[in-house]
Formats: sequence, C-alpha cells, structure tokens
Amino acid sequence: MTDLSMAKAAQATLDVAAIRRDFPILDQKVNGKSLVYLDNGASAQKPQAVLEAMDRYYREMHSNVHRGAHTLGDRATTAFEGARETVREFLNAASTREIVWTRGTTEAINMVANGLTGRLGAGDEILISHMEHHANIVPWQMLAERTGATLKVIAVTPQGELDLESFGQQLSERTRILALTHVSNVLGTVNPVAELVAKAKAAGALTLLDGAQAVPHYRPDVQALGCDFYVFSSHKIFGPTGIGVLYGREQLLEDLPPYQFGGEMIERVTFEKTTWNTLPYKFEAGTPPIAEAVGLGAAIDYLNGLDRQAIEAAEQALLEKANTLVDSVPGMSVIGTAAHKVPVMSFKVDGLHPSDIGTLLDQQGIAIRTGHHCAMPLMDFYGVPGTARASFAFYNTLEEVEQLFSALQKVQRLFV
Ligand code: 7TS
Repeated sequence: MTDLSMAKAAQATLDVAAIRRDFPILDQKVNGKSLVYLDNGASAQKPQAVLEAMDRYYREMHSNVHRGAHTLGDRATTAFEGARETVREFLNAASTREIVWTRGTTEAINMVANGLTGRLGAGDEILISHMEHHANIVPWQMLAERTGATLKVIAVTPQGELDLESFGQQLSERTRILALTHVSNVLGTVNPVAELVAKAKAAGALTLLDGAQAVPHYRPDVQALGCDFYVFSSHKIFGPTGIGVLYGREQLLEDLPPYQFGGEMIERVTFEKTTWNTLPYKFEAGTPPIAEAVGLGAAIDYLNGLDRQAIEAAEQALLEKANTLVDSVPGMSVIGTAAHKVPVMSFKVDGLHPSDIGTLLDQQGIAIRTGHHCAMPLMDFYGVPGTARASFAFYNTLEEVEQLFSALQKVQRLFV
C-alpha cells in the first residue's frame, strides 16, 4: 500500500462519520451550504461529551472549590481536582503540583516571563524563534525591556523549519531561557524540541515549550521532552475557552514568585506579611474556572477514548490530500513545506488578497483563517501581509479537503 492509501485505511478505521456525530456544531448550514470547518488552529470544536460534562457540572455540583463546608463544594472540588489529575496524566507530569490552571497559553507564558523578572539582567539572553506566535514573543520582549536582557531569535529556513545552525550559533552560556513553539501555528512545522531542549539545558538555560498547536495532534510527554515548562490552551484541544495549563517542574514553580495576589493563593495573611499557599494554588489567585476545568478534563477523556495512532494517520491523509491538490489551483503556493508537519496549510493565491479568499470561501460555507495569524515577524520573513490558512482536525474528511479545493478553483476562476 502507498502511504496515502494506508492513511486512507487509517481514516476508515477511525470512523470519521461517527466522530462527526459527537460534534453537533459541525452539522449545520452556513450561507446555505454545509459547514466545512477548517479553522481548527484558531479554535477547535467541542464534542458532546464536553458540553454534557459542563452542563452536568452546573446542574448537579456547582459551588466554589476548596472551601470544604458542604456537599456541593466537595463535589465541585472533586471534579475540579479530578480534571487536574487528567491533565497531569495527559502530559505525564510527575505530580499535580506541577499543573497550574491559567486562562490559556498566553497567560501561562506571561506567568513564567513575569516570574523570571528578578533573575535576569544585562548580559543575559532570551532565545526564541522567528516562527513564534506573538504570545511567545511579546512577553519575552517585555521581560528583556524590564531587565536589560537581550532577545535573540533563531532563524527559520524558507521551507519553514528551524535553522539548526542558527540555533547553534545563538545558544550560549548567556542564554537564560529558550522559549520555543512545539508546532508552528502558521507553518504546521513540528520542531525537534526534545533535541533543542537537551542542548539548551546543557548550556544551562531554562526551557519553555508552547504546545498550543501540538496538543490537538500529539500527546506530549513532558518528562521525555525534558522541558522545564510546557503550556497549552484548552480551546484548541476540543475543550472550552477560558482555561489553559502551565506545566512547570515542581522545584522551578516553588522558586517562581506568584503572578497574581488575593484569595486562594495565600497560606496566611496579616497586615504585616502574607505567606503563599502550596503548589499549584500559589499561582491560582481568586475563584478558578471550575466548569472549564471539568470541560477540559472531559475533552482529554474524549481524546483518550480515540485511537491516537489512527487520528495521526487520518490527519496526515488530510494533509497529503491537500498537498496533492495544490497544483489544481492556478497561482496557489504553500507557505511552510517542512518535512514534519501537522495538518495545517498556509497558502497564497496570486492575484487574490488573503482576506478576500476567506470571505469568498465563507460564502461557500468554508471556514478558514486569514491574516497574519499573530505571527507578524514570520509574515515579514516571507514578505507577505498575511496568508490564508486551512487547519484540519480529525473530524474533517477527505471530501471536505476536496470541497476546499473546488471552492478555491472557483474563486480563482471568477476573481483573478
Ligand atoms: N501559541 C500558539 C502557537 C498559538 O497558535 C496560539 C493561538 C497561542 C499561542 C495563543 O493561544 P491563546 O489560547 O492564549 O490565545 N493561535 C491562534 C491561531 O493560530 N489563530 O488564532 C489563534
């Protein structure tokens, strides 16, 4: 069997039709056409199991957590902390003390960058790459500004891979932290993060991996990756918005100062002095997103119930199908042709502005994202104002890929 037919077979094993029934939002008309949702990189849809878990939480157990005063409070706390254990297991973290709830990837990175303020100074370097999302650029830029440290940037090759020579040149004993995306949201590139983390650690640097685009496709093992911090957002992994995760090695989280101050994160408060709660609560000031944690736990449970290998093969089949159809659209070219990619395709079509492509596809019921994708430095590198981007999930079908390309052919015929 060829790779493609093997992948097609894998997709058949996955029973995509049954999976699609788990995602009620997919079954609707948009602008008179059956919805084709190819904007999963921006935010993925939620299975029924997540909607039901959150609904059930609010119907049967909602109360504030960690108060221990009554039965509903106990139920809510059990559900909330159970979700933390689900995330711990998903990431293979050593302890739930290493799993901090945040509002998302962005807040998680800000927490770390903010916490490192006292530890950096002039002469220190922060190493990021040219393919980062703004969430993994701006907090470090601000940290550099506060501390006098220097921001260094690993170059990207025209194919959209990290330039490993550039990495080797930029990494030094001055590097205090390497903050790198596991998977690029624009290019789909899967970076060799374990290898780069090992090198950065050997140079004495801390390491943070932005897993926002990796977790919908892979199950990261933070101990095998060896990173100090790993961050992701629930809404990209089929869970609700409003919650994300900061994984941090226990000793490092012990050493980092809290990010916000108030209730929950304290041990004892007097007007003279306040001491901090134990991990992970030291970083969770105020009433947390309880239903959202339950929803994220349900999303991971749902994923755990699927055959991950079949998912990966099916997703790769979608990407391969898309790759084979690129030439069917005159003037279309793909930005990001790395050897190892998740099913994300950024592209341009000669004579068409990306935002017009988005609007014209939307009229045909097809949702993609267009613009700079919060990666302006990467757009500058490719000399484009933005791209059109189709990002696939395991609930997408090969027919939907075909629909995308016939719609693109139509747009190209009519408007160029
Ligand atoms: N890092 C990466 C790699 C991302 O792709 C995103 C969001 C973020 C961080 C920020 O995540 P948030 O949940 O805190 O907002 N990326 C995208 C995208 O590609 N299109 O819309 C949002």
